[in-house]
Amino acid sequence: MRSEAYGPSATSARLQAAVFEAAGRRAYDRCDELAAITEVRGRIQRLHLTPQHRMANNLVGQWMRGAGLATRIDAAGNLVGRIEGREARLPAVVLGSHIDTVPDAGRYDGPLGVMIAIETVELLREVMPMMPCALEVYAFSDEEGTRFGSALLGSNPVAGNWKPEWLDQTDQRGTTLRQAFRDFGLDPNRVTEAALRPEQVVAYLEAHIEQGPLLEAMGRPLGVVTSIAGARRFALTVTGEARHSGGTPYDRRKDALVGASQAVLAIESIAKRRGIIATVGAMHAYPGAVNVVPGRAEFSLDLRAETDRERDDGWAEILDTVTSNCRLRNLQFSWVEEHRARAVTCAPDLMAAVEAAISRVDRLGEVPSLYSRAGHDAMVMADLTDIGMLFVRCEDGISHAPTEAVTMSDVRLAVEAFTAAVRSVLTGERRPHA
Ligand code: HGY
Ligand code: MN
Ligand code: MN
Repeated sequence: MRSEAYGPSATSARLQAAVFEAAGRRAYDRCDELAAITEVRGRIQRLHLTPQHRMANNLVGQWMRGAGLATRIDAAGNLVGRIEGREARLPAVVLGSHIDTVPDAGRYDGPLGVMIAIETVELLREVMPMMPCALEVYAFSDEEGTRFGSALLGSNPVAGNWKPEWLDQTDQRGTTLRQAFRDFGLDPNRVTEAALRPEQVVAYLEAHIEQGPLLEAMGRPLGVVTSIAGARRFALTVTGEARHSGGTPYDRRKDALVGASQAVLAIESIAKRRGIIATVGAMHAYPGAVNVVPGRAEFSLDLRAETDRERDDGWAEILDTVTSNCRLRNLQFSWVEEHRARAVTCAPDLMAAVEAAISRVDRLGEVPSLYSRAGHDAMVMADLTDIGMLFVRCEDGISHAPTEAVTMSDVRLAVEAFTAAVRSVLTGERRPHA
């Protein structure tokens, strides 16, 4: 039913709509099926190089093969599907997103982009049996950085970014990334073999939920991404002195948790004033007993902005303010940067391809364009090739939470638009960076 359904000689718009309806439904339902693979019953949690990661690779690998993709696991643990063009070993248009999650995640952040990419390949291979280049789909293994701290451990090696010191990071159980590779059956000393060369890649395109409320506020199902915010992540520590909670007068306290709490409020007010985005997602007080003045407080900072300059200037002010506030309380402030990804812009021709596709598909007039406040694998793939992204509306802008939701009709539109965008890149003038 698929073969004559899509393309210039479409027999009827109705038949074409049915094809996209079926593809959208399948992408949507597969996100549910994948959500069942989790390491915590009743919540969604799939982390890098775990048994759940392997199970997810197996399931998504089946779906990729069903779409005609030849699959492999690369040296970084990513699941990769490839379909050749009209001759072997041509450069590829690379599609994808990630299948790892944050703790207690939603089911669409990452997986939806992988499922849409698989549907796109299935649709295009039917109508373009002699494609001018290859198509690859990556199900990246670690975009979130939940297990080891630094993020993008799947796409960074593919883009040629690998730091051997990352192997020394440990998870909450004290397992190093080095050991986790071995447990997964991969050689930690060969991760760099996952790298693609620029001449192997025509472009990278990713579909992803917006993870914010802007498309919903505009009443639009789809949008084109202009750039991706640069992010830095820190582990912050305020150190004071643990003392008896009853016998210690206030003027003799060095209360680390009060100092850290003051820091959290200062971070928020600086970020709001500067129009940047700062979040303290986790905080722990030590020793953590009800009757002990905390001697140490450790907390995280996720800092991002549309440009690296705005982000870094914001960090400079936060550092200065928190350091001086701590000094006034006889507290020490220290910090470690755990992750950094630069702000990247999408390529104009890829934005144009996504925009034209959306315009044709949703017929709602001027296509919304927005910068991504969330990070994506595309931000490191930008070190390798040009990138383009398509955003899908998500309910109330919720993400990184189990209530993350999209509508089937938006997913159907996203499949049709993403397929049209990829097709125009495939048949366009674009060639790999030499
Ligand atoms: O943190 C982010 O923005 C992405 O979801 N990992
Ligand atoms: Mn995420
Ligand atoms: Mn994501």
